[in-house]
Amino acid sequence: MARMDRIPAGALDERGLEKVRRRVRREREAESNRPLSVAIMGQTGVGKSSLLNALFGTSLPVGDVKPATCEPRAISIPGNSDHMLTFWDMPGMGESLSENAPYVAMYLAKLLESDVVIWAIHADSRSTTADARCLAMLLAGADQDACGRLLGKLTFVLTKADTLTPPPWIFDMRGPHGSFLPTPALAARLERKAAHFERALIEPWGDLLRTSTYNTGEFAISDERLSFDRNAVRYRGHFSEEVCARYRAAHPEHAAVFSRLRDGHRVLPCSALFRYNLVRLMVGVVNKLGPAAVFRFQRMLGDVAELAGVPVATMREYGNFLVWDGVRGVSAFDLARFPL
Ligand SMILES: Nc1nc2c(ncn2[C@@H]2O[C@H](COP(=O)(O)OP(=O)(O)OP(=O)(O)O)[C@@H](O)[C@H]2O)c(=O)[nH]1
Ligand SMILES: [Mg+2]
Repeated sequence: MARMDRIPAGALDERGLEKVRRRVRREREAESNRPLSVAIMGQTGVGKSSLLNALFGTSLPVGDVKPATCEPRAISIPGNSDHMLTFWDMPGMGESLSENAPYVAMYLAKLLESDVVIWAIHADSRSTTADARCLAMLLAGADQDACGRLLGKLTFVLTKADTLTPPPWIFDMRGPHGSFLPTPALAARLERKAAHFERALIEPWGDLLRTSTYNTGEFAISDERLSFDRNAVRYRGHFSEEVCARYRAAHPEHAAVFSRLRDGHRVLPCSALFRYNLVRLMVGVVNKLGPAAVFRFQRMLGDVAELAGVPVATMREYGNFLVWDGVRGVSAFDLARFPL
């Protein structure tokens, strides 16, 4: 924003005004061309690097046994014109985070400078204390405003959703590619898991929370928690499933806006291996980056959408069901031999 307060009163003749206008234009341009950055944080081994590799076809090191990311690594993705979006793969948080001051400082610096932070949690975990403690430690010392701003950057994901079985996943085959979908029972379990982490990690921040989305122009409802302008719709507080349902029932014509506001506080299950919900994750991140980013990174969203399918041959590697007849020493049933 232009610092009008620095201009002495009475000094705004036509030349002065033109100078101010130029400065405002320059500052707006600089703001709209500012490179944006997204960091991915979470406990070690939850699959942060794998998620970025699945999204962007990169080869960030992945560790089967021990931590693989030892320092922040950047992947820069070009937008529609000269705009760049940088994803920062962070080393995993471990026990060391609570003891190691430089490590905490590194996380804090990245949280401050990033526009969005994907906070990754292993889907097959039920413990919330380590993540809640890390979060509280990073936000400690921030005043209420700063705390709200930093919380607004966070997008929570449950990684490795494919590890939750049975029941098995469905493969929705469309020619040589297809996508993995949870069975209804599994989808319900994933939802319960997501709600558990939302209650533990998001809900406790209460009125410090904010969620916002772009306004396509038609939204014009305000109340004590909801506000809007030409560009954005904002909600103060926790936009929970119940709150969302209430607004949707009262204003069904704005269901899409409420659904986007809800996405800001939703914990999203995904899987790098099954490429599950990757497009939804990226749409959520881009929405969180603000209205300008939605235009700037259309192409990137298209690229990610193209990567969303899993080749049938790969699906068969992940999902083969082999029954070995141990008495006769032969395979009794081998799904891989079934023609599709
Ligand atoms: N089943 C399954 N395994 C995964 C998935 N994503 C990652 N993994 C495995 O989880 C292990 C850890 O993955 P990384 O991507 O290195 O995890 P990280 O969070 O980056 O780990 P640090 O760099 O130590 O913080 C590797 O063995 C991966 O193959 C997934 O979606 N499903
Ligand atoms: Mg890593």
